[in-house]
Amino acid sequence: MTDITKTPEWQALEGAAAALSKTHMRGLFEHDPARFDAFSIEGAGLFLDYSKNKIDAAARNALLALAKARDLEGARRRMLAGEKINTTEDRAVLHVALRDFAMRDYHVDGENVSLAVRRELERIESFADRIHSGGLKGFKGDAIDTVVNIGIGGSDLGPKMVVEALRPYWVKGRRAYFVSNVDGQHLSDVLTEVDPAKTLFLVASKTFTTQETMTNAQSARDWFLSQGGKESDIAAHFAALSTNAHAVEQFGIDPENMFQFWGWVGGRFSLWSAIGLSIALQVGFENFERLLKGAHAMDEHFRVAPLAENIPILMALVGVWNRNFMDARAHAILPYDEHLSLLPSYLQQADMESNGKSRNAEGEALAARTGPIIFGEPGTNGQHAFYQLLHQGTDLVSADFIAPALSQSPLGDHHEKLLANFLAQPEALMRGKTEEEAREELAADDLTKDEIDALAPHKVFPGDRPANSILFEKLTPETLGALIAAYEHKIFCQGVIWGVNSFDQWGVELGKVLAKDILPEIAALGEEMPQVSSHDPSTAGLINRINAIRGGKATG
Ligand code: G6Q
Repeated sequence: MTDITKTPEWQALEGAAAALSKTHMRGLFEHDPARFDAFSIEGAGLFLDYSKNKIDAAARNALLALAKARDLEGARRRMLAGEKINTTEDRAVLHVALRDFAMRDYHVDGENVSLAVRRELERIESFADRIHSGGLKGFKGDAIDTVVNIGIGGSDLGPKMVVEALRPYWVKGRRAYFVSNVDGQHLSDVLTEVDPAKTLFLVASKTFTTQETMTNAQSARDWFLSQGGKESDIAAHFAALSTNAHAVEQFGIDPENMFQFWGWVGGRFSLWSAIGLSIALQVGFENFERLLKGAHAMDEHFRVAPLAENIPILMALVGVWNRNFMDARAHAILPYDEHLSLLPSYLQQADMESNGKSRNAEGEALAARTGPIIFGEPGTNGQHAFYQLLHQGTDLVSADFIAPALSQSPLGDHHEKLLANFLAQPEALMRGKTEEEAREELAADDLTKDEIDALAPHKVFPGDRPANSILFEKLTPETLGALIAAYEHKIFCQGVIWGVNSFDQWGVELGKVLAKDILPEIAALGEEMPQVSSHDPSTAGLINRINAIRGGKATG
């Protein structure tokens, strides 16, 4: 594969960046009053303003040329056609099939998978109906009103984020908890809050072998049996969301209570599948379907909108611009909506696990930087925490500011204040404040010349810092679905540009394997353990110290 940095398209982009190096973004706005219109697009209920990036028409054209040269359209076609684009795992990538309300058929290995998708959705609907109508009774005859989703990574972050985002849609009287960490405190804390007779545990695991999830599921099962539940009651209190029917059965979950998904659904793209059962139970099946429909609307936009008007594609290209040509080190996700508080951590996985790679799909080292560090917090909280670095730090950080124009729960003038901050921050990042402006302000405050000299440098903001603004009417299931799908496709497009396989995650393996080796070397409380000398001296030293603290007496 050719080194992307040596291609004429890449070099044209380097030229476009060099041409802009002496220009401040303020100047771009001053010279082009129509800049906002020229650098904003909309689709599927989302409005994207990317005018506050240091980009001009020439740079945009060069980015679009890069997309063409990388055959982004061909890659999109191949993904949507169900080709096995996840080559290292020999898998198709078809989360779009889970939400295709245009009723297209998708085929994997000659099989029409859409039929299975529809059948499973119907099963989810009727299960949700049974729960909501009180038809499924717990072991004491009570209606089930609480769900505990036990899963981790892709089997946790998506449904947890969506359930929180759709708080205004919660079915009255229902509670949903999410347990992911193998730290027993996580499960214990939740178990103190739930009534075993009214609780349904969803064991969410694509493989049904994940250490954390299986440990939590086993402990939840033991707890349930210790609280008066019998083996025969497990059927009413445990369901599985998985691709591994055999392991589900071995665990003792009734196949009737297993909701299936498939190898072609990547973990971090699985909230649209049976992994979303906790969403359907907490907000109702109808709202789960609205979420899928919103994602489908974005899929259709992504499928047909021309490159220059395509939200995920523009998000991807502007991201590549900032990362590779403006030297942005990190990308901040800044939702101005409290209910989107978990969006940053959800996107952290979606993006960093997908594009945090330094080899291309063929295994060759990549010359260009790939995925940035993703982090974030809801506005306005982040403003009182890490925005200092965004405004005046030595590293460039790009950002997505995300907000609904209307609040789901209007309260006094809260939303106007929230929106004012949503608008002011990217304006400040773009404009900055010159030394002259800082001095004028200080002079207006009647400071002496010495005081002004001392303070002025600290009051200077370089500005010229990039941000997208993503605006929508209200945080509904539809807009949420469209927003998540936009990011999914953005991540895919960036992977295509950089040449990485966005759908594998080999980088999570090594630590898992080492943890398996170490587990038998950790002393149970009070147990005597031989001194460990395998591993590097640091790891061995820490193991021996932990064992000593845990009451173990080192033997040998
Ligand atoms: C996501 C990853 C990973 C996965 C978890 C849980 O894309 O593959 O986060 O979702 O490791 O895996 P299981 O669902 O198999 O338990």
